[in-house]
Amino acid sequence: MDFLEEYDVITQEDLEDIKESISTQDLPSAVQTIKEYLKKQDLVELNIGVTGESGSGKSSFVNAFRGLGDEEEGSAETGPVETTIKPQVYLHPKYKNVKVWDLPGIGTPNFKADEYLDLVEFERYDFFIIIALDRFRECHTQLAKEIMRMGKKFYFVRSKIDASIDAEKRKKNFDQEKTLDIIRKDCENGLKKIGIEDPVVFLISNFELGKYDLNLLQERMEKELPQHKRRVLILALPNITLEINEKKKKALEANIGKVALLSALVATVPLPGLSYAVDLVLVKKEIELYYNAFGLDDPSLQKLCDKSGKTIEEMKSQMKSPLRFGINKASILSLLGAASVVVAENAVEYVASLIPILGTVVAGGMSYITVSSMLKRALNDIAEDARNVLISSVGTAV
Ligand SMILES: Nc1nc2c(ncn2[C@@H]2O[C@H](COP(=O)(O)OP(=O)(O)OP(=O)(O)O)[C@@H](O)[C@H]2O)c(=O)[nH]1
Ligand SMILES: [Mg+2]
Repeated sequence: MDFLEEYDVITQEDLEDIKESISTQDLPSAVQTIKEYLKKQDLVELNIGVTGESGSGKSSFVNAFRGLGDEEEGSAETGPVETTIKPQVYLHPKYKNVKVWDLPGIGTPNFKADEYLDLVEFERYDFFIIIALDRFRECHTQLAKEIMRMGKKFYFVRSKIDASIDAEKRKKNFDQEKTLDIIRKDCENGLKKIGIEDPVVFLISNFELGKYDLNLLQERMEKELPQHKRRVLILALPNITLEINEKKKKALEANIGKVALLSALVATVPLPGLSYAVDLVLVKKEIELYYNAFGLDDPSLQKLCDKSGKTIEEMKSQMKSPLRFGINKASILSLLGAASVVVAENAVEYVASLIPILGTVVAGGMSYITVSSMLKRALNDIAEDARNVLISSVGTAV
């Protein structure tokens, strides 16, 4: 897509452009646009947040990571008292567009997760390095949970291993491997408790860089950078599609009242069976319109399949609307399940107050409320299906 060529990084504004362009396209073209967008992942800016308790060695880690000594020019300030007050940004030594943020410490005794997260603008970071000072604590649980809730990832680091080893060395039966193992297990167990199946914990010393796991962490992170970038892009997608869908939904919703009113009017014509048949035709036509608007009609789906190599059945398995296998009497009536609840609750008064001329419309047909809530349900289902189809096509096709 040429609208991206001029950029070095994909910014919030670019996302807006992409959104704009997708919102005016049919589903297959939108998928194509998003695929092009995902190809630009080298341009994605990544923000790594280094977080953890005060004094755990975050700033020292950032320096070590960048290959700088603590007192070299351009290094992060470190010290025995609380040192980092505001998030500070540093460039990754190897990769442009990758930024390492040295964050203030979480003050351990009465850590207020929400205040801290606000203070450091937690949303800004694409993934995290949590640095633990000694044992696994409640504050680590809170941080890890919040990161997972945001759909982001973290690496867990236990720092100052040199100091732990020194302390243990005083014991008679000191065994370095065993000590490291105990430290590692403690952190792993903490992470398992919050549902991480295969936790990886990196033991490091910022003073002895060649020892322990610093190299492993660096290798692993570099290997996973493309995945992180991809996730940044994918994470932006549901929001993009959600907003677009909301716009489409609003436009379509505007018509529901008219259809429902028409159907209610027909219901007053005293011909047995007529109103029911007319309702079905009206509702069917309206729902077909929704399928077209969201690009889930068969020709559009076929186009999408041709591009992604999937079958229509696979596409439909991403969809949940009862109408996905055809818009017919049976599938439309299955929407009534939800509609009739609303009807039972407030139909009579509502209809009477809304359209006084019709008074007590209780002919054999469906009422205003029934039709409008059926259509609303269909519209919601279809919008949701469109989103899932889009995300799944993008996810597998690239
Ligand atoms: N023994 C040992 N000391 C370390 C290590 N990393 C950092 N330190 C020391 O621990 C103290 C705190 O280090 P910082 O890097 O300033 O810690 P921080 O997490 O950035 O601290 P705040 O910004 O105040 O939250 C300093 O005196 C460091 O020299 C390490 O791996 N081993
Ligand atoms: Mg610091």
